[in-house]
Amino acid sequence: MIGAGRAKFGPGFETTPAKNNLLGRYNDELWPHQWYIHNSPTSQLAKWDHGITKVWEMGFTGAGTTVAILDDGVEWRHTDLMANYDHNASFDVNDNDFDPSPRYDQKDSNAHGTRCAGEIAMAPHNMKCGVGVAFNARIGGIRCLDGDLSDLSEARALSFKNDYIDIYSSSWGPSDDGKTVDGPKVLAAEALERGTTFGRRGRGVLYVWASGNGGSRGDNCNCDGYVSSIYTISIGSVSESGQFPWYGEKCASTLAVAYSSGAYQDRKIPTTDIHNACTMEHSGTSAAAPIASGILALVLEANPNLSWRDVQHLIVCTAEFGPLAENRGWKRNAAGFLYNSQFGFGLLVADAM
Ligand SMILES: [Ca+2]
Ligand SMILES: [Ca+2]
Ligand SMILES: [Ca+2]
Repeated sequence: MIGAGRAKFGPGFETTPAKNNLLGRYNDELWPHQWYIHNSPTSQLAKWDHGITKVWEMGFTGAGTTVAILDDGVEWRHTDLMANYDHNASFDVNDNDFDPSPRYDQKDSNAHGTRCAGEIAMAPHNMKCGVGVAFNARIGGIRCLDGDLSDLSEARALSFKNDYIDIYSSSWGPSDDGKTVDGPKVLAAEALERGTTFGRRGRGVLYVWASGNGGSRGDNCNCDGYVSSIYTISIGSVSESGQFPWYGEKCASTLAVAYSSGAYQDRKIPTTDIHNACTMEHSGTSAAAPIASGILALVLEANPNLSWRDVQHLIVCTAEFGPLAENRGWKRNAAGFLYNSQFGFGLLVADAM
């Protein structure tokens, strides 16, 4: 089996609500805990968030953009996802049908995709779970991780409806064991190239990829051919306190980071969970990449003509060094941009993009 054993990314701690005047905006139970959206300007712990509320205030909420979650399924009947779920952006590669609902086993181990989907597309102000980063985007599920992946099935997932889906969000890859060097094979590599070349009516689809959680095992995302592909937007994570997390992997291809779990008191990411539940426990780079996908849905609503290359340039030009400045390893490249193999060019800032 070529490409077998693709692993979902995902480790994880405790939470306390932030305090500021945005908290009264929505009645969703997890909204007060969505610190990465409303940390600034009054929270004591962190002065930064992703600038998402500023973009909402500009009138962009992801409308007209379509994001697909490539994962272990999406519980689209979840009452915080159903309104934004798009049957036409969904497929089940594992069972070869059009219903990407997760398989419910005794361990409930297939909650990963539903958690990623919620970060982007939770409905606002419905007293259920939280508020998605791009809460008017359409969300699809491409179920492909429940079972061994072949090169063919990866290619089918990555090339599914390249003219309909704008953003493909992937929080998985080769095993994060510090020993595996692996990446897309012939068909998946071609799917990535074709998607960026011909998809989105020639502007190129966006393949957002989590950089991986193998840091504590010595894993390096340079050895992950999905993350290091020029066709993917590789996203790492930074903790609430602005630190490189214990699970983070360094590599040259990391373009930017989004907030996710860290250590000790650092909070994790609230989102939808299977069985129509909510969770505050989504974590790792698995939770960072969907935040990036949601932010990019806002960006594409603001300017649908951006090519996949434009988007990479925009990230480089707008990512923020400031909240990560206390970390070592920053260097200035020949073009004058600060970069760091832990954080790429910095923290994604939606309003600047
Ligand atoms: Ca199915
Ligand atoms: Ca909600
Ligand atoms: Ca890895």
